[in-house]
Amino acid sequence: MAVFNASALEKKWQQVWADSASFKTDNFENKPKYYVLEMFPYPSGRIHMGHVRNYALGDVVARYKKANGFNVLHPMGWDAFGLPAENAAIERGVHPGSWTIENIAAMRTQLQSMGLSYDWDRELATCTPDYYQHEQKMFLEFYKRGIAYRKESWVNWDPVENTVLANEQVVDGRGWRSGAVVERRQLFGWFLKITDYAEELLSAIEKLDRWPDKVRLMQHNWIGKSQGASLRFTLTEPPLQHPEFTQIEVFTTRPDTLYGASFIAISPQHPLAVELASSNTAVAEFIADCAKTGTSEAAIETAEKKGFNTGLSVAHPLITDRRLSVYIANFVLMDYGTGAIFGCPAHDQRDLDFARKYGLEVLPVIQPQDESLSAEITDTAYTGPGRLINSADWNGLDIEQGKKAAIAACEEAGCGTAKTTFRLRDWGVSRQRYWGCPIPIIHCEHCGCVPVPDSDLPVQLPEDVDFSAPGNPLERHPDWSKTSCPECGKPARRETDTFDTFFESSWYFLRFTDPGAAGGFSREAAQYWMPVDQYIGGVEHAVLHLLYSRFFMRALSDADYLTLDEPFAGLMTQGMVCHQSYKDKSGKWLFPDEVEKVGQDWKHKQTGEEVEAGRVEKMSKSKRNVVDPEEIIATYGADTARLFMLSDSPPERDLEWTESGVEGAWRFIQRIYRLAESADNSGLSLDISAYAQQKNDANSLISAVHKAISDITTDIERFAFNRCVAHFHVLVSAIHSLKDETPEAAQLKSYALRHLAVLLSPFSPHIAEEIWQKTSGTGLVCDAPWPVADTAWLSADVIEIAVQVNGKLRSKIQLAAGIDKEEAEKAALEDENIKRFLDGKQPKRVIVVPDRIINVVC
Ligand code: ANZ
Ligand code: ZN
Repeated sequence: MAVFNASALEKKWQQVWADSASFKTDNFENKPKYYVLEMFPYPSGRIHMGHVRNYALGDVVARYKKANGFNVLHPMGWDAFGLPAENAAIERGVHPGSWTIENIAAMRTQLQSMGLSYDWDRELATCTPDYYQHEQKMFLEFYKRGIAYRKESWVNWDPVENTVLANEQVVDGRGWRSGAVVERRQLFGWFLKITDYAEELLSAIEKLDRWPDKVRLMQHNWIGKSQGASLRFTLTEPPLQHPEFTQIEVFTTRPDTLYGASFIAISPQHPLAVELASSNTAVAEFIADCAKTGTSEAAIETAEKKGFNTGLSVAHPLITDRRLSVYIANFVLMDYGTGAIFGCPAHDQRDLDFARKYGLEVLPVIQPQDESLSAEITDTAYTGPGRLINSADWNGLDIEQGKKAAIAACEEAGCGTAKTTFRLRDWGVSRQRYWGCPIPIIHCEHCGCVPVPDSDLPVQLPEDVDFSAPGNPLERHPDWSKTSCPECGKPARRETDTFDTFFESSWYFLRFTDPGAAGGFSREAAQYWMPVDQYIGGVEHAVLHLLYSRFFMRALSDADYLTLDEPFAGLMTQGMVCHQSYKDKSGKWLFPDEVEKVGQDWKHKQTGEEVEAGRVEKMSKSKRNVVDPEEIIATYGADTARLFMLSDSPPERDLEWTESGVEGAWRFIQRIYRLAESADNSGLSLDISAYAQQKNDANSLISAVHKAISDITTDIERFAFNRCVAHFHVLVSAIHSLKDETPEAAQLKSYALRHLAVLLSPFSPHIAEEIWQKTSGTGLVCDAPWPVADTAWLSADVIEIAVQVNGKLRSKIQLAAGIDKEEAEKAALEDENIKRFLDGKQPKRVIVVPDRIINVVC
């Protein structure tokens, strides 16, 4: 029996595609363009199942669009800077560069074994000077325009490693590697002014109608527009040592609750707090204590609420004799609003907790809309709708009216105004690391920050670096940072910070449009290809990467690189690849290939011991519920792996990887292959319509082909790839049920299989080529045009009708819906199975229930 030998045949077709440059794309072809892109991977060294899914999805789109006559751009590259390379350097003494290059080589081979339709000529790696030199130039263009700037800001500091930590490197307030309690420190760093674009980035979300709603919502919330008011409270007596402070400005989204204000809280980093600390050690100690929590919002939110009474007070702007004490509080962030708040404990839970702790007044000013609720506050703040009470003239107003009245009153009193604040912060791009793009700035004692002149770009990373001590190797390097000032010529120092790696991923899709271009990309190529028509990747990048890229396009447009706002017209975020997890008696996680199912139970393959089968969850190394793509491809082939991946669930949902599922896909591939063996490969073409008129089963097979074309086209268009796989099964069954062994039937089979090959080609491209070749398709199936369903064949809906002999089910036949009784009877009597049961005898009677059942009595 013929077997599809995946390892040999898949390699064969990959070579054919490479030799004939099947997926090489030229710019400016006279066809409609289509840019499909999967998020490029970090070269960790091995692909995982999440990659396989991501790229299989992208490949369906790319091959389908190519078949539909588009000029398709489908590139692949490497997001090659980042921490893991430095960790490898620290742990294993390898150079981050050579570690990365080796990983890229290994992963490229793995990707190539999947048979993906990439234009490999456009491959890029962001760690090469050939790539990063362009972003140095972009940065300087931004700097020139004030989009890049330097400022001091708070960072997480690991006092043992002497290094800055990213928020995700702070685990429970401690450095992820050293375990040391993380401190907050102020450090100079470089920032991009994404906040200048906040309003635009927010309102343009509207236009992203081919993005998932949940991602649009996440972008919306991240930008976090808050409309409220900024109010100024006057200190009753300026602090003795610091008379320059006369007022405290707060930001509030609830000016309507102003009559319920019972305290003021300022951030530990607020200028007033800092000033007080300079002459008061208790304040200084409190601030130092607050600095022990990490800088992330989550860290601050979950920390216990703490306050320090400064002894100062402010006057309430609308109530003559009410005074509010001024606290320094750890939950007030310096970089949001104004770094100060008024507390209204009755209507804000955090304020209520704080008020209870420090014995402050709780004054309700909202009567809940639900009449059955009392306005009195016990231990839960009331944040719902209602009407104002205890608020003088504003009593009776609803909350929205109250806000307006409050702003108007404060404006009139000259102590406040309406204000909009964004949660979005400027993007800090400085990292104190080696394995990143050097920031092209020179620090001169006399001239300040001086851009590296164009003629000196790129600023390349030094090769000889030492990872044996903690901290930034660039800073420690004996002479790399020593240079002279481009302006005054005096000795100066290079910036030793490198870019956040999100910098590279914010424009790599532009580089793909024109990989050799001198400026990083050419305006013409970018305008031709952009925006990316379909972007596909993990939802974990739904906020930062996408937002930074959206910002970058606008910043680059402002810096005259191109004219573009949105980089990604369509976005698909795929679900996770999951697998059952297994544990042995001692609680140790086991790999799927260490266990087997015996009857209803799971056993350890080697020891035979009972194994506990746990939940189906995201594949992760820690739970060992992983399968290695390389092994899967070696065992079953890429076509099988891809087909199963695509068949299990719709792309946006999680999928469960199961051995039985892969085996099912493998059997299906084999079945198609065997079918092709029995098809005609003479290349002759039968007049199928004429033939179908005489033969009922031919008729239904042709209908099945056109139905498959129609269904698969519709379902690919709406990314219901799993349903496409179901349609393949239907078509294959239809081909299978053609029992005739005449030369005409073989030709008809060939016709059906050729169509199957084109339809299957985006999913399992190797077997598709093989079938195409066996059934005399012209050229390569990857170049074949997508078939168009002939509606004439569709209108005749085909239904399955049961045929009984003496009341027993003996066969099922495919008939056009609404077929008349006479035709149905004829078809039933011609059916091979029925003929066998009749064994030459004449039936006494044939009862036909139209479109339902046929009973032959004899
Ligand atoms: C008084 C008030 C009364 C508030 C009330 C809320 C409820 P969003 O929606 O996130 O913008 N706030 C302002 N600046 C802050 C800072 N730097 N750190 C911590 N909290 C700050 O939240 C705005 C509200 O968060 C503001 O409105 C302020 O408290 C607080 F019944 O002012 B509110
Ligand atoms: Zn100088």
